[in-house]
Amino acid sequence: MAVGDFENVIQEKAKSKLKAPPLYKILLLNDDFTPMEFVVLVLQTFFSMNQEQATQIMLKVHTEGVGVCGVYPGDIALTKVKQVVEFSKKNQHPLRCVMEEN
Ligand code: NFA
Repeated sequence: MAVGDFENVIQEKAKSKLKAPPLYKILLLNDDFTPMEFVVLVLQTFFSMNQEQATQIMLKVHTEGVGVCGVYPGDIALTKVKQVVEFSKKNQHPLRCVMEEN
């Protein structure tokens, strides 16, 4: 192996260390059954929104069909999606929550 090859290996490592982790958008999807107040509660509980912010996002999802509730690294995004889905199921609401790479 030539000296240049080692330099390439070191260069590759340096690059991978500097690369920012991918971010994921968390989306809420509209449905006809989940009460508006429940969606507001979800946004306040899992996305640290106040009443005003939560109401604004809920109404966006209600009127446009979909809305972004936050952007997070993969592991955090996955945890939040699971929490929202579990909380919704527990309360017998069909609210859908998904993540999408930015
Ligand atoms: N569309 C639901 C209703 O009219 C409210 C809702 C908003 C549901 C946002 C899901 C997401 N009760």
